[in-house]
Amino acid sequence: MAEIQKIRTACRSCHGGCGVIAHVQDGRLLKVEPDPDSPISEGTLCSKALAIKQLVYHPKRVTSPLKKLQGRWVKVSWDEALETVVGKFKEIIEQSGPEAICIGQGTGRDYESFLYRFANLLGTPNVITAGHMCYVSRIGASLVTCGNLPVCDYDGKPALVMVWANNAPWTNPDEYKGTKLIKAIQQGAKLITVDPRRVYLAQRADLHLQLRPGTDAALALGMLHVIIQENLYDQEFVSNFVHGWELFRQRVLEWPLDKVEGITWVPRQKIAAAARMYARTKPACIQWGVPIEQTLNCTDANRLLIGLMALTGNLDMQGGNVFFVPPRVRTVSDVALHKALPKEQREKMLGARQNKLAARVALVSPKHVWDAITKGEPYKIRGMLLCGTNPVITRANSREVYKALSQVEFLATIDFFLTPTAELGQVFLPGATWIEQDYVGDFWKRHGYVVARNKCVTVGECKQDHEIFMLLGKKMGQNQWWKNMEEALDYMLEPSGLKWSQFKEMGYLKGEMEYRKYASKGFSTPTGKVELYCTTFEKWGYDPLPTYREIPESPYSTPELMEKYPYILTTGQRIPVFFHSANRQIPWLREIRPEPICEIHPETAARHGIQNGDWVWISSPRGKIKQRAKLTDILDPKVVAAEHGWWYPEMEEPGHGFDVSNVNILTDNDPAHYDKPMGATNLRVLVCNIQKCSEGE
Ligand SMILES: Nc1nc2c(c(=O)[nH]1)N[C@H]1C(S)=C(S)[C@@H](COP(=O)(O)OP(=O)(O)OC[C@H]3O[C@@H](n4cnc5c(=O)[nH]c(N)nc54)[C@H](O)[C@@H]3O)O[C@H]1N2
Ligand SMILES: Nc1nc2c(c(=O)[nH]1)N[C@H]1C(S)=C(S)[C@@H](COP(=O)(O)OP(=O)(O)OC[C@H]3O[C@@H](n4cnc5c(=O)[nH]c(N)nc54)[C@H](O)[C@@H]3O)O[C@H]1N2
Ligand code: SF4
Ligand SMILES: [Mo]
Repeated sequence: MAEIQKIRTACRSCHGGCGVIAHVQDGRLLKVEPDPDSPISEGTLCSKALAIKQLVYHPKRVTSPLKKLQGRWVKVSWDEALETVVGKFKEIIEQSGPEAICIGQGTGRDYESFLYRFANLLGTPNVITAGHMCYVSRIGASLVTCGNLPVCDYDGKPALVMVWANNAPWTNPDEYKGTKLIKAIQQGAKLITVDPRRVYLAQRADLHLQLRPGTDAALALGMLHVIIQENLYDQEFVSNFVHGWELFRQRVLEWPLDKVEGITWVPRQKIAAAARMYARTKPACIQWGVPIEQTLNCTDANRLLIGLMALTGNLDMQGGNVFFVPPRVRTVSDVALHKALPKEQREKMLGARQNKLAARVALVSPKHVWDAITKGEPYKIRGMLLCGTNPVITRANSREVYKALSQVEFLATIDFFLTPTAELGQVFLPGATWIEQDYVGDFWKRHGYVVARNKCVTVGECKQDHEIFMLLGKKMGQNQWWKNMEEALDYMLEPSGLKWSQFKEMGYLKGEMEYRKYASKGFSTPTGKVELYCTTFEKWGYDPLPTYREIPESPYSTPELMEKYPYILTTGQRIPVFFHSANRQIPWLREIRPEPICEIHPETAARHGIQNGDWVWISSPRGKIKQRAKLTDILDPKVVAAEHGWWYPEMEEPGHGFDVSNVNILTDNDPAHYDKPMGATNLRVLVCNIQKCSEGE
């Protein structure tokens, strides 16, 4: 037996970043353990990373390219698989133009810039991601309001953290790791939580605001009202660095606490107490989460939270919400080559006229793509390449997604498994997991680091996504790709003066942090100030001032639905072992959560004769699914909380039970109910009913 090698690398079983030491022997992964020297994870790892070996060597993992012939998947060579995709794409481009091809991914992943490079060089403006309702919407709102994304500065020692719609100890999302938040609290930071569920953090908070799901923008307006009325804001910051103060102030004054209490269900004394505590404790940061982005209030809720940060002088202050300085490496835009997309192609972007902020950050709300496939409006989408996404499970209105992807003329996917989405395709390309790749990890994040992801093992014929895009691009005749991955990584690192061969040994690079950069440089907005009155929105014809709009399905906007659907359904609270639709086939992880759980208040359950552990039907105006009931009083009796991401790899193909427990069978994607700037759907809040069902039903 060869000696055991210990290789340092970086995880990406979620948004990534944690430091890993992989034990490898004879080219085979034995186990992983946490890297105590990682500045991101400080010696911690979660269940998903610890189970990576079960994913890497899973018997159902697809490790060679596949092509569908007469309805059956057959193994083919890489060359044949890539030629099939390229041949079809060339045909479509010749007959219908490159815009008839849609390239897609899901949540933020490290290959995003390569995917965009491929799409831009192909000449298609039609890229779908999850960004219309997750994270990129936050970046978009930040760009037009204050020029960059304000991120919690935990290492800067906040005296207060307001955790707003977030559960970082379980989700470790985007820039953040839950461990840093927990450490800040252990070191004495005060804690305010805003969440319809009284979760772990809420139970330990100084103040917990249990709001009605989806009403965050109204709550923020209420808190701003208190801060303005009681002169708790930073007057110097406001007079020097805020654009549109007077108009913003007037808008906020339209939201007194009695009105806000009626909308949010949070008692006015609590709103006032939270506003005072947040405004008076310095420095304070807001740890924001994704639920605020998954309604028609997406952009405005983001803008209002930035308003709170700005008014209290916490923007770019140590321990507040800061703009981290990136390490000296190339930017995502450098690699993505957005400039390569011709203007006349950009103008053909689906939905660009409706969702102007989404168009600015180069993405399309997926509903426009489903319509282009099924109705040919405004033109037909004929070909798709989806990498690392399972839209049949993860996008609103799953039945419509399933129908569109069944109808599209050509679909190729890149994944590890044949998911319900991949099953609908004609070509499957096997991707390599993070432990099988060399990369500059965390490249897309705004936390001031990049980390070295070192290849530890090779599995079958799997290739890392970056290389697949490079190979496809070259076969398409795109000549702006590198010779190989090493040359690509050298290019990305070039401004640092490092080669990949040096960086991989170093482990990470950190940008040189500087606070209050605005004092000398202003904010990167058209006026150079924080635009609480947004001049970009004014130009685009949107309301320049943020507001709250009632959720399209609710006791207030659709009272007629309440008899049939008397409860508010919140969907998608994450659990540690799964990442959206992933990991249902990983034994250690599925053992922890074998079945989907929906939370129901005991009083509500009693009314329906439902007991803990019963299967229940959850229905909405669009369909019904079943999940197991968990009775808990952490939520309001009028609210039900269902998990998302459920399909059953063990069930029959091609659907693998995509319609059994998948909460997106219930969600709505009607464009009439969008957040206009981003095209965010109301994924997170709708109305529902519940009913006990029996085991065999
Ligand atoms: N109702 C409801 N729906 C939701 C949400 C919610 O809260 N409620 N949350 C939404 C949010 S925020 C998001 S971001 C989306 C996410 O939506 P998606 O990104 O579509 O979801 P995932 O299940 O993470 O990704 C799907 C596939 O990626 C594969 N994969 C993982 N890593 C890699 C890789 O490195 N390379 C390749 N090629 N494949 C990989 C996995 O095997 C999996 O099959 O879901 C959204 N859907
Ligand atoms: N284990 C695991 N980690 C993940 C993911 C995963 O699927 N699994 N997904 C990743 C992705 S793509 C994302 S976007 C992040 C999301 O990360 P988070 O934003 O932390 O995650 P969630 O669990 O979606 O929601 C956080 C909290 O918001 C509460 N909430 C629900 N609705 C509302 C509302 O209307 N208002 C308020 N104020 N609170 C609400 C929920 O009860 C929950 O406690 O997690 C990432 N990390
Ligand atoms: S939190 Fe994410 S990056 Fe960290 S170990 Fe877990 S899956 Fe990996
Ligand atoms: Mo997300």
